[in-house]
Amino acid sequence: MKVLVLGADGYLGWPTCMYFSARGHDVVGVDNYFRRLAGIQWDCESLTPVPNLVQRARLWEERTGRVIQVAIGDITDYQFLLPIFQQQKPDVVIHYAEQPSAPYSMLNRDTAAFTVRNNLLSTLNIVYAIKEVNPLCHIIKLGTMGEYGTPNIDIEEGWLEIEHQGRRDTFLFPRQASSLYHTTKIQDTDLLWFYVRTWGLRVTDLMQGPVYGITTEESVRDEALATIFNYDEIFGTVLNRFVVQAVVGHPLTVYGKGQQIRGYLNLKDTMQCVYLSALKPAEPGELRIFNQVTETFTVNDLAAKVATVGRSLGYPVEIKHIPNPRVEKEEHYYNPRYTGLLELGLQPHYLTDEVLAEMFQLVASHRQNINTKAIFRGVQWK
Ligand code: USQ
Repeated sequence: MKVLVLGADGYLGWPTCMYFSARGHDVVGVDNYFRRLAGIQWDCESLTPVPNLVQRARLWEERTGRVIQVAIGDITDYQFLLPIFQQQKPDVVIHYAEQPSAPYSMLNRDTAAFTVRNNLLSTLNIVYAIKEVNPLCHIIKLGTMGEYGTPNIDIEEGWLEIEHQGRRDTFLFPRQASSLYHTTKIQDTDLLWFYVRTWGLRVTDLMQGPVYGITTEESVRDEALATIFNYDEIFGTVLNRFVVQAVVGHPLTVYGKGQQIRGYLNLKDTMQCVYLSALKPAEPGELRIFNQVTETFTVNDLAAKVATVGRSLGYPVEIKHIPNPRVEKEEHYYNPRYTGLLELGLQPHYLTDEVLAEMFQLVASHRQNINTKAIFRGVQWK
């Protein structure tokens, strides 16, 4: 396959480039360095040292003999994006090129406007480029479980059949997000669904939960190929944050009651899910939706697991409940269905003590890079 990875420098993007390249596919990675630059601007850079995308591609070629092509630029600029489609003629586009942080989207008006503009225009431009160059190209878009919110009914995989006054129809599952970032993900699902119906595009929307982990098969023995790893309040996801907090002796920052439940998955499983989706694409005119999680936990569960493993390794881990800076339900029903990707062949890596111990070890090896000021700033939703 000719694979275009948009957002190729990010937490998921770079491991995805390597994963497809290692399996013999032609990869082109595109990124505008938003994440790196925001890390500098907000003083919350990666724990792991990360060469830039061009240097990473060079390292990958030296190690494996495989080429990952790179283009640096902003895909909200159609004049930048269209020639890439025309020259590369991808079979599949993996769209990670969105502003991915809920707290970033809630910082101020400018970051809110950036999130809306970036996330919607990037998606729109991809749709137009595909229509112009190859309408059969498969779009794999990273959605998020947060689009559904925390409804008091079971969460289906994308769709819900509704009976109303004796008649039946199937609709996108109701969505009600709890951050502006998550709301833009609802909006771009809607954009894609419109163009699937109107132009017959083929789209897979992966409703992913918070991801944790550092290594994938391709980087496990080679630190220079490691992905960006954020542990700060803006870009770090909760479990990654807790491990760093435990290593540096910061109390684990459990927001509010800590009974918030989410579906989580290992970074290694994101690779599998995206790959399996690419191998078996959606049909033309289909918006296929998978819930991309492997197990569910409360925040308290995660804190307890990190504390147990951390203490067994000699870290005196403390758990602290702090007033929740977000507006979200702290006690709620949560029962998502997630069988579609398992049926495609996903072999989950569950959150075991061994997985956590390996994360501790890697984080500890970069301990000198931990910026404790970035751990908690208290970005308020209200
Ligand atoms: N939380 C804490 N303490 C912390 C950080 C987070 O208690 O120090 C809580 C949050 O309040 C939330 C849960 O942990 O209830 C998950 O928070 P998160 O920061 O790990 O995840 P979130 O902001 O929802 O966003 C992340 C990714 C985003 C992705 C989303 C999937 O940044 O790109 O879309 O996970 S989901 O959460 O399913 O929507």
